[in-house]
Amino acid sequence: MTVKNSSFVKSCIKTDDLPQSDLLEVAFAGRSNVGKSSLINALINRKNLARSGSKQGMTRLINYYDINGEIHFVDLPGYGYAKVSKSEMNLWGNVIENYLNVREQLYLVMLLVDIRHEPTEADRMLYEWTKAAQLNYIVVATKADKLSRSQVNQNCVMIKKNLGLPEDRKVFPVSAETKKGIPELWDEIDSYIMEDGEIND
Ligand SMILES: Nc1nc2c(ncn2[C@@H]2O[C@H](COP(=O)(O)OP(=O)(O)O)[C@@H](O)[C@H]2O)c(=O)[nH]1
Ligand SMILES: [Mg+2]
Repeated sequence: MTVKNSSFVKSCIKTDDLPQSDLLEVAFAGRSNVGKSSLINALINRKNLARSGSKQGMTRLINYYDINGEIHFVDLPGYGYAKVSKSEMNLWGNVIENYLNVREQLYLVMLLVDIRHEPTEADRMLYEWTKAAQLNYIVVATKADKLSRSQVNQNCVMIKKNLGLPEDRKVFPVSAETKKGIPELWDEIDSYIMEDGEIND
């Protein structure tokens, strides 16, 4: 998909606030600081439309972005912040799991993990929820610029094993910093969603 224009739509606190729209959604999920907002900016070629590097307040929200008036990108709340209490963690889990299960417009989930680290328990939980909801998904390993090329390949294999991905699944290494892997990731997104925002069956 060629991004001609992109804009912020709204921030939602809970799933009751989600926009009433028929546009298909691509959701970006993963730990706080994994690079969700940076990846959205890299994909749409904007510097800071999705606010990156912002602290907790902002990251609790479900942020909607309009792409060409054709699809929505959804920046989901992060998890695993060191300071988050158990009850907040449960609240996060409820919001995300609920969103994944009830949102009919949701067509594709981008599961982001940091390429430098083993997936966490929360990462695995998110993957399990995505599968249980029978959603399309792409596993993305972020911050690939932090590792050498051979380490990138090794860690993609490690992430695939750790999450228990099917043999034919690929982990997509990307860097929002250097833009490496972004065209390949767009190709993969496009294999799920066509130019006009229709579903690619
Ligand atoms: N080196 C590098 N840093 C990144 C990359 N993506 C994000 N970051 C940094 O990681 C931090 C968190 O990124 P952000 O997009 O806000 O993460 P979010 O909380 O998941 O939305 C910021 O300081 C970003 O600049 C990347 O590809 N490479
Ligand atoms: Mg963010």
